[in-house]
Amino acid sequence: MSSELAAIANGTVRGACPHDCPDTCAMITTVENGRAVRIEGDPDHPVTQGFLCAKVNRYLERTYHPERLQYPLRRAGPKGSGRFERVSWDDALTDIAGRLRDVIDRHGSEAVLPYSYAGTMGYLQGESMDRRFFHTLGASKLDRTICSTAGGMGMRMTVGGNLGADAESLPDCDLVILWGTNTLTSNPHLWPFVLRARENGARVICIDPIRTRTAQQCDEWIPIRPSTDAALALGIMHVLFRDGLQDDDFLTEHTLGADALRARVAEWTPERVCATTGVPTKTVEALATAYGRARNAFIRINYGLQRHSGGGMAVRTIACLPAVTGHWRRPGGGVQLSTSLNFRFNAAALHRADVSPPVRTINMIRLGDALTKPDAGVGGPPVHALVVYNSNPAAVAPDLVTVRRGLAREDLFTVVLEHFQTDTADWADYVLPATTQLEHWDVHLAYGHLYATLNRPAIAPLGEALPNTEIFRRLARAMRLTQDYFRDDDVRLIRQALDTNHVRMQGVTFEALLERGWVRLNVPKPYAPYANGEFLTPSGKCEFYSERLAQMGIDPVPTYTPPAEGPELAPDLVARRPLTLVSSPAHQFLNSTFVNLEPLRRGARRPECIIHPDDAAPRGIRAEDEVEIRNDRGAFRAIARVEDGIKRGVVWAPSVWWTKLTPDGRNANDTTSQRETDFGGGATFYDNQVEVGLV
Ligand SMILES: Nc1nc2c(c(=O)[nH]1)N[C@H]1C(S)=C(S)[C@@H](COP(=O)(O)OP(=O)(O)OC[C@H]3O[C@@H](n4cnc5c(=O)[nH]c(N)nc54)[C@H](O)[C@@H]3O)O[C@H]1N2
Ligand SMILES: Nc1nc2c(c(=O)[nH]1)N[C@H]1C(S)=C(S)[C@@H](COP(=O)(O)OP(=O)(O)OC[C@H]3O[C@@H](n4cnc5c(=O)[nH]c(N)nc54)[C@H](O)[C@@H]3O)O[C@H]1N2
Ligand SMILES: [Mo]
Repeated sequence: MSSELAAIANGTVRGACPHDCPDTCAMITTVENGRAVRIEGDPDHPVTQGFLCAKVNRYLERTYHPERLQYPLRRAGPKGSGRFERVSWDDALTDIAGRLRDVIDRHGSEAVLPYSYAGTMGYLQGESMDRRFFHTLGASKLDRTICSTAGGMGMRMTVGGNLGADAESLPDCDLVILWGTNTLTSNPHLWPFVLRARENGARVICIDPIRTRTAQQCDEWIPIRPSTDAALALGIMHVLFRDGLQDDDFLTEHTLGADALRARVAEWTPERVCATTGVPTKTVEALATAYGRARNAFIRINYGLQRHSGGGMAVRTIACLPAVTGHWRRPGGGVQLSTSLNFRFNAAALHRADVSPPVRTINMIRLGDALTKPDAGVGGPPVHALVVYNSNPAAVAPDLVTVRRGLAREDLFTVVLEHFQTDTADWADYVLPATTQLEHWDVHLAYGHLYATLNRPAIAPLGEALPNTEIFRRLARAMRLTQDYFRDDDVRLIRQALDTNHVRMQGVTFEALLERGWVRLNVPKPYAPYANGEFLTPSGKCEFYSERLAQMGIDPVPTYTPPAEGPELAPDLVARRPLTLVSSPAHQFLNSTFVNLEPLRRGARRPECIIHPDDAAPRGIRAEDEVEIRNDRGAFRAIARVEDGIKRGVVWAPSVWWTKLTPDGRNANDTTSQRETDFGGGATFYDNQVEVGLV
């Protein structure tokens, strides 16, 4: 690597926040004598606007944390005991390579399973050398469904993909609907745009079973029964068509199946919507009228509302709304779930999926089954080797009771690449120290805006930590994999990621990124992706009727899919477990990242369970009581907060706690299920019936 691209001793370095969040902030790190001393948001970046969130403001503390892993470790006690001894990289890599080879020789290459998610969103450290390594081995593939695939498919089936309304034009909107998203916690850099819209006269409405800190700041909070958003969207469309608030020109020119949609929504009278969603009839009417009369309405859906069995259909149904009213016509108008499809990095070059033999794919949310069923739950050999990086499944995966039973298997060889000794690392045979964002190269897309961001290393790696890319390069060498593509260094990987002719990527070059740190995609400003139709579906229209869904055996027209654990489909279960547990993010944590940072954990205080007074009273629960939240899968404990800012019948456990940092060694995922969504194979964390009782 040429010296101009190496880390510097003094000065400022531009980087990208690596975390799984729509905002992908541009960061500036100040380095003095080789040590990072300050981190701040880039004031010139149109979305970062000079501020970082409560968590990433503490990124230096996280990087230099006394418990940061700095050396390879080998298990030195019983499995799961958390006892380890330091070993050299050479010893670790040689032994791991031998053990993986042994598993492959005895059980076949599919007995090796990689497990990763978005601990870093970076292309290099997230999906480059690792993919090449596992594809070359012929390991099982992992379907990375834990977060967004239900909603992603919902958008794909309807508008063709995640381009999304542009948040930078949000100030031009006169109605903002925050639908199943806790913006101030999970997408905070959208908030200044919401405020500007409001200054311009927009009304801001939040639809959520919980009066979150976001709902508290909105003009209106519409509490809704979890899992029923599709019914509300159908009811809105009922009123739109009934009252002639639709945009007939847009419907004729740019949509497919308007008649079928019209017939479907005719069934969804506000009365029926009220019975299903718990939203009063007059609120349904008022919301629909406001939406239909708005000049330009922005709907932010995030991923919260698709963590239900009908999550794919819920997103699909909401995504129909702006095509009925024609709100897509104006910048800012429409729906944003994600903007990620605007980014067209060359993933094929990074992944080299072409070198993989045909192998089975394992859905990551079924990790519990994959580790405990003889055929991994999907056919083929049992999983005998698990390599985890960028993820903490022993805290974040559903059905932790089963996951832990799998991780405890003596005949499972587990390697974990990590920054910290997480719940998952405690189950490892080897723990390998990975670099943080301050110590490695990367390049990032965003899923809430339109700027590509480069991350330059600001400091040298701590101790013997290595980037994931380098760990997989060395593992490949230790396994005597000699392909040329294992020799690409990180800067070359970035160039490969950017090597594309896609029109939206024009101007997004390594040189431009080096100079400014971030570059806007080649899209118009202002940007209205579907103003002239041009939907990315097979028909080029917004597909109210989806032939592809019909072929999958799914209702081709938007509909309401009840929760698997709700009264419609499981009345006996609901009688025994009458409360719905939502375990959405705590403000201070990023999934399970940052839970081990003292000041942030102090902010989150302790595992809590927010419950409505009307649900607490009959159970004898008072504020500050210790309660147990349980169902047939498992249980965990929390301290009760009795508040009326939550819909009756719903309880909230801000998440995701490290189980080893809770008093009872468990968390909300001890109760969640491995059940998949209607389509997309997504997780159903919030489709979860429980009972809550005093301990
Ligand atoms: N601080 C912080 N920021 C984060 C994260 C984090 O853990 N912490 N996680 C990041 C990641 S990985 C993601 S995917 C995004 C997630 O960001 P969001 O999509 O905002 O996700 P959640 O917080 O899961 O859910 C948001 C809201 O949906 C509500 N909700 C739950 N079920 C329903 C429902 O059926 N209908 C409706 N209308 N609302 C419902 C919840 O009560 C919650 O307030 O945030 C990212 N940003
Ligand atoms: N009950 C419940 N469960 C949930 C959710 C929920 O809302 N409720 N949210 C779900 C969602 S939306 C998601 S996206 C998943 C997220 O699940 P994960 O992607 O597993 O996210 P994290 O818990 O943040 O764990 C990421 C880990 O990666 C590590 N890491 C970060 N950068 C690097 C790196 O460069 N190299 C290596 N080797 N490691 C690195 C971090 O230290 C951290 O321990 O959780 C899901 N689980
Ligand atoms: Mo996520």
